[in-house]
Amino acid sequence: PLRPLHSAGIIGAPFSKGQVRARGVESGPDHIRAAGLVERLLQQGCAVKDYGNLEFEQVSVDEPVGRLKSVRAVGSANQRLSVAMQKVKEGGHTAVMLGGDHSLAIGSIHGHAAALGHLSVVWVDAHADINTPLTSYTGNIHGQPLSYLLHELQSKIPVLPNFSWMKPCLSAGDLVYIGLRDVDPAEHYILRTLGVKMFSMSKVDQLGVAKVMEETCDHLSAKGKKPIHLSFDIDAIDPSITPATGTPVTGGLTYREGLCITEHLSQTGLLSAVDLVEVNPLRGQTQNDIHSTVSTAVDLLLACFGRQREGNHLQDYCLPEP
Ligand code: HAR
Ligand code: MN
Ligand code: MN
Repeated sequence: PLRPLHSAGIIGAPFSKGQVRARGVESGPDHIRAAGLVERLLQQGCAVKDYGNLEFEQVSVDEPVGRLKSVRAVGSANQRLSVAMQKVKEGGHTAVMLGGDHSLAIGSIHGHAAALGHLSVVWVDAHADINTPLTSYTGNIHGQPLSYLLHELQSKIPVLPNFSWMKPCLSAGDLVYIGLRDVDPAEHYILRTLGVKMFSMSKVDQLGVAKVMEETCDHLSAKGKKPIHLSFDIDAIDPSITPATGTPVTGGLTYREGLCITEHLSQTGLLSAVDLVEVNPLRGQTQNDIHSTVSTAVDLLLACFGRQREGNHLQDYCLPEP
């Protein structure tokens, strides 16, 4: 038997304290699994190891630090996730982190970088998630993970409880955004000042998603081929398709544009980890809202592991002889 082309190592991260909009996002991993993620990956010839759901420490006293909410819980959860992520990468898998809210990218990217060194990050999101603890209006850490991760912003991040385990591990030149359409003024200032490559929805409209992917990969490979970490916030997709999420923003990526992004990244051969975050089944108004959101998340993940819309066949496929 031939060796599978892909091997997925799945971590469930049922965590929601990086946002306060609603409970529910912690059940994302179980809903995505219940939609058949593992079975469908196996069916398409991918090896799968499901590491199960992480258990997070209950932080009983977690008073706000300035405006920041649940800092200790977020710090502790991400420390665990970082360790788990390192283990998955050391096992040789392409990591899949099922969230949970987007504050989990802190531990996911940190652990990935701790295992493999320098990374490229493709951040697909309606939001830039690069507020610093001092610029955030909301105090929600899911709007901030990139400010903690970037070397260039290190001096703007105060000392925070339960964050002493982490150090920045990403350079601004190794980050590309796709899908932005709700960016705070401070975030826009940061993106412009650091010269971060970004394809807002306006750019997707102007260039088309195929050109966006070509330019994304050119930008990232210009400074040498590095493993790619895809951090996919389901709210990047238009809420008409993926309504079950905490902070939907109208005017998003189509289903087809989402698949174009994930198919393209899969074909680089460099995709090394994927976060799929902010699926919140409790935010769906109807069963159909939930189904459409979760099944889109599954389809995006299948494309990350080689599923193509033109069709696929296993390497050892043989036509039956009459
Ligand atoms: N920019 C806002 C903040 O800092 C909103 C962030 C919102 N939500 C997300 N992140 N889903 O992608 O709070
Ligand atoms: Mn996000
Ligand atoms: Mn978002």
